[in-house]
Amino acid sequence: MAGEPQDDCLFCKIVAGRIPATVVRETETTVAFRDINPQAPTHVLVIPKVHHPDAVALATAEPAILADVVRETGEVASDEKLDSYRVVFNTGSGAGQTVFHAHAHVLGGRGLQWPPG
Ligand code: IU
Repeated sequence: MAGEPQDDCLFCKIVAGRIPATVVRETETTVAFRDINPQAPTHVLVIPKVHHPDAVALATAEPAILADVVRETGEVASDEKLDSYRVVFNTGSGAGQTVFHAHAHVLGGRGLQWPPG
């Protein structure tokens, strides 16, 4: 069923505490943890606790939780004292999505190029 934990999902396992992550924030509906392969001095992932394959699926099924995720990106940026930062939802393998559980990347702490690669 939509939103239910998936046995083969790495981020569902992080939510369940079954694989380790460096958690920096947690709310009733979200978890934020440091990316294991950081692409910037600050690289934190904010994920919903519910399972949806990407941000659009989450927006469609549970829009209030997508809003929680986005709000938490701002809290991470504030905690990390970032004046400028980028929030990225890679969507689809061609755009670099490798984990099919919705997540926002929060990147900052260095200059960021535009357009992105
Ligand atoms: P992507 O947008 O699906 O490519 O992002 C997935 C990210 O999850 C990627 O940056 C990985 O480095 C990161 N990650 C992680 O932080 N911890 C994990 O256990 C796994 C992936 I698997």
